Amino acid sequence: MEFRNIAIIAHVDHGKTTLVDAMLRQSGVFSEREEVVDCIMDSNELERERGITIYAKNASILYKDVKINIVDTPGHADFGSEVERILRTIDSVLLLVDAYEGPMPQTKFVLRKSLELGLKPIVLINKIDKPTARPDEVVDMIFDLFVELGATPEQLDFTYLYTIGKQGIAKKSLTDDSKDLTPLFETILEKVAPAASNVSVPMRMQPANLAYDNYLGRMAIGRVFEGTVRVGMNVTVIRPDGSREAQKITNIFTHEGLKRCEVKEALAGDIVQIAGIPNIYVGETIAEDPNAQMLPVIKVDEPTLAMNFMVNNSPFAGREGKYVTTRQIRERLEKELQTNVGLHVDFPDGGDEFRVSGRGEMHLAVLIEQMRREGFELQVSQPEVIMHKEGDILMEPIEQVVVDVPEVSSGIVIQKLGARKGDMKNMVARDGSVRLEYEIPTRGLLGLRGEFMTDTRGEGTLSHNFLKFAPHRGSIERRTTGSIISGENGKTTGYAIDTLQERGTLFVAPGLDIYEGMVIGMSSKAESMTVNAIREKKLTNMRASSADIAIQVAPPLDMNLERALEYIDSDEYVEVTPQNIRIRKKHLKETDRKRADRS
Ligand SMILES: Nc1nc2c(ncn2[C@@H]2O[C@H](COP(=O)(O)OP(=O)(O)OP(=O)(O)O)[C@@H](O)[C@H]2O)c(=O)[nH]1
Ligand SMILES: [Mg+2]
Repeated sequence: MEFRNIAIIAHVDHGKTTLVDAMLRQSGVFSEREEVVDCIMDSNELERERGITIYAKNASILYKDVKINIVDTPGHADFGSEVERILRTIDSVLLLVDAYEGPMPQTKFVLRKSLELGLKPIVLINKIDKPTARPDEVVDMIFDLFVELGATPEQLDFTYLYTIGKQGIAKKSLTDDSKDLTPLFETILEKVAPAASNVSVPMRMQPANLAYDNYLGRMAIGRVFEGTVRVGMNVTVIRPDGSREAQKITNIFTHEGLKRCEVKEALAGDIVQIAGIPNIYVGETIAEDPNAQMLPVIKVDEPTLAMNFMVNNSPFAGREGKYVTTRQIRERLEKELQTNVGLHVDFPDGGDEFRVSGRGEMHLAVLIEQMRREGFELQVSQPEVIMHKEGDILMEPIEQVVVDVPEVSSGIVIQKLGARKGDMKNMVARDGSVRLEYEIPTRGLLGLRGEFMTDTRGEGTLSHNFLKFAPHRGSIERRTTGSIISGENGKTTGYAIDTLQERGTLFVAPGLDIYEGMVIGMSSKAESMTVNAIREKKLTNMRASSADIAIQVAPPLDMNLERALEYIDSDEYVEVTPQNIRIRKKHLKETDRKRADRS
C-alpha cells in the first residue's frame, strides 16, 4: 500500500481540527447513521470544554487506495515542542492560516521548524467565508514569512489553496465553484511524496510521542522508517547515549479513520503505536538488527515554568478530595511522566513538595485540572519562570508577543507591556484596531492576561511564543494590588459582603464557608487587608433577619484555576479540590504573616 504522511499545523484556533473533521467525513470514515459531533478529534473532556486541541492525534483516510495518515496538532504555544517532534514522523505539512488574521506567532514557529527539516508545506488560506477575510493579502504575508525564515527556492514556490474548513470546501482559486475537498485530496496525492517504503531491509523505527494503556503500559508512537515491524519481533532499543537493550514487541496498532486497529505487522512508511517496551522514550531507535545505526536523536525542549505541588494543609483539607495524600500525589505524577513528554518532576527525598516543571501555564494548568477531575485534592504554589546561567550572566526566556487591540485601548496596553520590560518591535493600525509586536520576558507575561482582558474590554487578543534566552532584564512588578484576606472562620454573610464590595473585587458570594487566612478578594489598593466577612447585622427586631437575604451583592469574580494561578503571589497558594478553587495565604494567622514579612 502507498502512504502519504502529513501533519496539519497552524496558530491556535485557525481551524485545524475542523478541517480534519471535514476530511474524515468526506472520505467516508463515518457510516451514514453515525452521529458525529463537531471537532470529533478533540475527544478529551478538557479539549471539548476549552474548544482547543491539547494532545496531538493520529487519524487516517483512504483516498483512491492511498492511505493518508494525518496528525492533528495543537496550536497553543505551550505544546509547540510536541508539534516539532511530530514533524519528524511525516513527509509534508498543511500549513493553515486564517484568511483574516494572517500569520501569527505560532504560524511562524511551526513554519520555521518545518522549513528547517526541509519540508515543503502546502499552504491553506482558511476561513475565506469570513466577511473580513483578505485572502490575497494573507497569501502575500505568508510569502514574506517564508522569505524571512530563509526558505529555499523550492520551498518558496509553495502550493496554496483556499479553504472553508467549516463547510468542507477547498478551491484552487477564489472564483472556483468547488463544493468539497477534492482539490485538497488531489493536491496531497500530487504534492506529497509517497512515504519511503523500503521493506527489504531490517526494521528501524523511532518514537516521536508516548501513549499509555492500562493493560499494555507505555506505548511508543512513531513512524516505521524502514523494514516491517511484526508482533513478537525481538528488537534492540538504542538510547541517545549509545547504550543498547534487547526488547520484544508485543502489540502493534495502526489507525483506520479514528479507530485504533490492532495489526500483526506494519510496513515502512506507516505510523504505528507499539507496546512491549516498558521504558521506551521519545527519540530512541527501535531496530531489528542488534548492530543497527541509531536514527538522529529527537531533542525534547526543556521546561520553562515551574511550580510546587503539595498536600493540601488548609483548614478545609481532605473535605472534598478522594486522593489527598503525598503518596497519592506522587504516584499520580509518576504516572503522568510516562506520557507527558515535556514535563519534569523533582521528587525530593522524604520531602512532601514536588517541583513540577512544564512548557507554560497552560501545560501545567491542564495537568492540575485533569487531576482534580480524577478526585485529587492538592495545593500549588505560584508559577515561576526557569532561568539559567551562561558563565556569570543570568539568562531568562523571552517571548515574541502579538496583540490585536481596539485603537482606544492601545495606549494602556502599550503602557502595561512597557512596564513589564517589553520591547516594541512593530505597530500597524488597521480598521480601528492596532496590531502590536513585542519581545518581552516570560516573567512579564505571567499574570498579564486578566489585566489585558479588562483593559481591552475583552476585545483584545494576545498570543505569545518562546523566542530565545537573553540576559535578565531586571525586576518586574508582577501584581500591583493587595489581597483581601479573611480574619475569621465561618460563613460569609450578605451584610458583610455588601460592605466589603467597595474595597475591591470579591471572589466569594454570601453563604460560603471561609477560613482565617483565605484570600477572598483583590483589593483596589496596593496593600493587603484583613477583613471580617462573616459579620451579621445587629438585629433590632425579628423581621430584620430576612433582610440579610434581600441584600443585592454583585456576583463574585469566578476564580477558575487559570485565573487563580495567574493571580497568586509568592506568599500564597492555590488550593485545588474537585469542587473548589480557593486562594490562601501560606501563613494563615495574621501574626505569622507579619512575622514572615519582616524576615
Ligand atoms: N468562519 C469560519 N470559521 C471556522 C472555519 N473553520 C473553523 N472555524 C471555526 O474556528 C474555530 C476554531 O476551530 P478549530 O478547528 O478548533 O481550530 P484549531 O486550529 O484546531 O484550534 P487548536 O487545536 O486549539 O489550535 C471554531 O470555532 C471553528 O468553528 C471556517 O472555515 N470558517
Ligand atoms: Mg484543534
